[in-house]
Amino acid sequence: MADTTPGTVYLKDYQPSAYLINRTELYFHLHEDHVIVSSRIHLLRIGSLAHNTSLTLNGEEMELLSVSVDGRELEEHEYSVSAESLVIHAVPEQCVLACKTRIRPQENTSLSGLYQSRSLFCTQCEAEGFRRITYYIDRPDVMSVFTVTVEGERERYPVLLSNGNLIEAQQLAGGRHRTVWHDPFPKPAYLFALVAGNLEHIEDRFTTMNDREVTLRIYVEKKDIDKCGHAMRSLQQSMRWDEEVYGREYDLDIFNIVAVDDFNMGAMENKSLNIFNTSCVLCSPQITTDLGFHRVQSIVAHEYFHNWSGNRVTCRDWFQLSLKEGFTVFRDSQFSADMGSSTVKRVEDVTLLRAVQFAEDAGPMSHPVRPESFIEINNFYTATVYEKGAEVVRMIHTLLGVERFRRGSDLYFERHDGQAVTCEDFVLAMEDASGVNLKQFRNWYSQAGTPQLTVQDEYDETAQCYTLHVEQSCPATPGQSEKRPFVIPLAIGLLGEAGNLPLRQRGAPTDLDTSDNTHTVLTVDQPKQSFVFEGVTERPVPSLLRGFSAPVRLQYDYSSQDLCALMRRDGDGFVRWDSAQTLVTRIIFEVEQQFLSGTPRLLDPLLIEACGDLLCDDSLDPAMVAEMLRLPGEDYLAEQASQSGGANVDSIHHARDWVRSALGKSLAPLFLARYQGLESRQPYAPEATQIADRSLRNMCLAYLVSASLDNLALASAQYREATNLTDRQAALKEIAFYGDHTLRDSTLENFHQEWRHEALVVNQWLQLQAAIPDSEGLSRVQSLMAHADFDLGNPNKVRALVGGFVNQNLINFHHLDGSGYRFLGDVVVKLNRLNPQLASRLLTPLTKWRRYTDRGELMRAELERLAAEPALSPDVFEIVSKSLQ
Ligand code: B3K
Ligand code: ZN
Repeated sequence: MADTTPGTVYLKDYQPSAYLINRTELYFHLHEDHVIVSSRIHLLRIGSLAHNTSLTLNGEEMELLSVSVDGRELEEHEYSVSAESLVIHAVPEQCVLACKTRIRPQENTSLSGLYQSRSLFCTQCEAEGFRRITYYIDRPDVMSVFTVTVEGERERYPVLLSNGNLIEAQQLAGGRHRTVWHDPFPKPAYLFALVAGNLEHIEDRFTTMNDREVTLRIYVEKKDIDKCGHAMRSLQQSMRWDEEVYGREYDLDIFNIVAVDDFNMGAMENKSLNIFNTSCVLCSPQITTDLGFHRVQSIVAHEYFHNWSGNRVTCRDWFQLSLKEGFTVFRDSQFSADMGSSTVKRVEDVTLLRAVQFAEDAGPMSHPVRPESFIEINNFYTATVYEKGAEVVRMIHTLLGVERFRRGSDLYFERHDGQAVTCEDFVLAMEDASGVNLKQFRNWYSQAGTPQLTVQDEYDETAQCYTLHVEQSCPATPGQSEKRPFVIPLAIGLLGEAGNLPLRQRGAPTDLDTSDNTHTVLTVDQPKQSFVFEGVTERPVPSLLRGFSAPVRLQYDYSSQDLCALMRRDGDGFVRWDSAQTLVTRIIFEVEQQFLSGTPRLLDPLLIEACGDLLCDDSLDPAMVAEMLRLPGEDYLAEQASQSGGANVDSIHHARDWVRSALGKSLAPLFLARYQGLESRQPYAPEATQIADRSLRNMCLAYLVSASLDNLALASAQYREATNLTDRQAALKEIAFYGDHTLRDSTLENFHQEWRHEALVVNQWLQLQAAIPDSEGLSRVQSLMAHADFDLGNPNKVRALVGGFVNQNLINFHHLDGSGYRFLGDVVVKLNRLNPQLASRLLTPLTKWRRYTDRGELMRAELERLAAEPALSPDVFEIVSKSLQ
């Protein structure tokens, strides 16, 4: 274990800061092997809160050169410095504290604070990185107006950026220059940013709804300057959308985005100076897949939306992280839905939620959307805080309806502009503006775990009465054995022979205005409840949890025929997709049982028929058909299996493969016809119709290859002729997974030769190989770790290769000899020192050890080995120790 066990921080211990910082002035002298930071912070004590006159400033990994108060340099006995803080023993009520520190960004491999990415200086301060730049009260409720001077060598760092407006630029002696930036909006230190380097930019404009002109710039390395157009258009679309849908206008004259290669996450919403991972900005048909184009659009939007939900109104403390993240994910998913197909977007979001968040909530790291404690806050940028947090906001939106929700968000922004607030403040604004009581709804913020809805029904033919009996429950999670009932909006319809039936719910007010009387939202807020519908002329199939109206597991005993009926005819696109998923999941598990018991495997003809119909129906959106044909991932299947016993990685893998191949064989002529019919001669564009066609076509290719290896010829031809990465990569995947050695190796080599100059494409090449499920899986990854194009210091590469292996190559990662676990353990030990945030994220698959009855012990043993490592970072320590509890 760590030499000193890291401590836990509790929400219940929150105390406001005894000091405010009205103004912050920073001066950065950039040098080749260090940076000198001079700060002047204007402090004001809040009398009623101060117990004494001492002041503690956060600060890590820096050398204090001098400290003064109101111009008088302090003597050594007047302060004390530790590895984490600077304590000034007596500070006047109001004063200017000046510090001079030396930091070494060149040696900062954790990518938190000020660091170097290639030849660039850049920052990442959320959550607690600013304290690695200078001594400060580094907490989100201390908000200050920043003026920042950046000074460096002109040749090496022609571009010097920080937040806000450029107020001065000056040439200096000795080949140096400096810029001065002023941000008029008070902000917490986590939104501070600085960039210095040799960058080019593209520029465009945006005219706001009140006719203010905003200059938009995207800064990248010169070689990438032709790959910024899509991000720029996405930014403009986001700015317009936020005005139209939320009435939010941009508030400064300039908005900058900078792309950097080495970055721990996707992007960061620093005020007016967003810093992005190159993988989330750069786009071109040759280096970006259709999925990548979408990802860039949604991340650009997400970071832009933070300007209001996050920056203008920020979090009081880090326990409130979902206040900005859940809300902003909800906003960006609404935006993406509006920009493309809303059903496809919903399917993608739910797939992620079920595979990642449900698993998190069922494991040792399960925590509420508003956690109550943490050891390392960076471990709480989770699917629960982000994705489940977004679902919680979505449910408020459903319960209030579009107009009242908008009144609520207007009130929230107006009431709290310039403040650091809590999730409670958000809910209160929603209640105050709408008059809807959300008292019980708040359980979603405080209780962890995925609720389960169990639905049974009854049909009384004589009375033409149909009843749904609904029960809710929620499993125990760490520290919470008993749960109070949630408020669950349950959107439903009833499917009859000729389509959805009109609904007349007993006791519910009849709403004359509703245009669609076949759809309603039931409010489930008790442990057991019944809902009665009258005038139901035939026994219906219930269409439940339409649009995935709540983040719950649904249990209803559908027959396979019911599922097929919903798949074909329900009025809700999400339910059509979900019914296909449920059916195919059930069939994969049946095949798995046949496989384990040695009985002959049979594919349910119902599935063949339903999929055949999907392929033949030209009136359907090809993107939806592709989604409905997509088999659930192995990780999701393992999660499902663990809910009812335990998961067996190998038999799940084989059953899933067998189903795909059997389906491919049964419907080969249809897959081929669709594959051929969807070929396009148009020049590539990342627009909806083309994307939909490509996704179905590539889905057909995958089924064709799994039906017969002869179809690899189609893949090879597609690989050669592809005009874009989407088609090229889809073909490469089939060849890499199923081709013989010669074909696979030569094609992978050819791809590398052609694209080796594009780091982002090389990463995709690494990721694809990491997932090859053959017997050489691990040794391939180990040799790639020694490849010249791999670099343990670059998170994108680590995520592609190591993350690709542990998350997407389940049969190799879970090899019964334990080699996959040992491999991950070794990488985590190395990264624990270099980049603890990245190390702890990679560990996620090991935390699921309880899922696997047959090899859980091996996984646990690897966690034990890690626990015994000396000097574990708080990041890794927290995940390892909580997983073992
Ligand atoms: N707010 C940042 C995430 C920061 C993560 C720090 N470990 C990006 C985002 O969610 O927009
Ligand atoms: Zn965010």
